[in-house]
Amino acid sequence: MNNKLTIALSKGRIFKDTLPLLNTMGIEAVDDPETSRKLILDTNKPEVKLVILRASDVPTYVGYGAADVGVAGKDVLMEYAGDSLYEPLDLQIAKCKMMVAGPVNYKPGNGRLRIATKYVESARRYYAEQGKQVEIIKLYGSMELAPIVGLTDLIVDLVDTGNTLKANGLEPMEHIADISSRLIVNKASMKMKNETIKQFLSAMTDAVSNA
Ligand code: PRT
Ligand code: MG
Repeated sequence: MNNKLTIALSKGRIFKDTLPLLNTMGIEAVDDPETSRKLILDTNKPEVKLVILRASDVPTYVGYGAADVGVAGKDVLMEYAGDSLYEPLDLQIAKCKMMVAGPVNYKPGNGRLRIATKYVESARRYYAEQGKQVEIIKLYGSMELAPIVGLTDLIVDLVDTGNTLKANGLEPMEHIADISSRLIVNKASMKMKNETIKQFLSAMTDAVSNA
């Protein structure tokens, strides 16, 4: 039986919130990704390895089977086009909301709305469902700046406490989706390593419900 398992994670809040679940499952990281420069971390279990990626690269690694399973935000999964992933478990971690936000006291003008976002696909689907014609401008960060300097009318971004919006004179306006992180599984791994992954999934399901 092939019992090797590679788990893809991103640094920061996903790693921080996934680690306690893994610990409950008896998996402990040997290095800390925040201080180590290693991109592959050993665990106390010789058959289990962690690979540390950019959050938006996690579905790609798992989709191509370079990692068997991974943890990715729903926001990232909503932008990912492949169909080689299962998404069997909501881990209930790294929660926030995807929202439309704009300047406090924003009044819509007559022209076509301009929206800045990193979440182009999600924004496009959202406005298409509303039957609104908008112009979406892709940014890679600091979305909050776009309405302040007049690049766009509004933004689509993740909101947790709302402090980032507030600090920039913006406020949440419309709710697009509730976001949390999901366990994702490569479809081929699910077949080839069925026992190993079934056990992992069952242990993680227990860890989530006891968290
Ligand atoms: O930062 P980097 O470009 O490397 O990648 P990333 O931003 O995708 O990674 P990371 O670690 O910042 O986020 C990983 C995942 O955490 C995201 O994909 C979300 O699923 C989830 N998550 C949960 C969040 C937040 N909450 C969150 N608040 N991701 C980002 N934020 C940001 C948000 O974009 C905004 O800039 O925090 C700011 C808003 O927070 P508040 O509390 O001020 O409202
Ligand atoms: Mg970030």
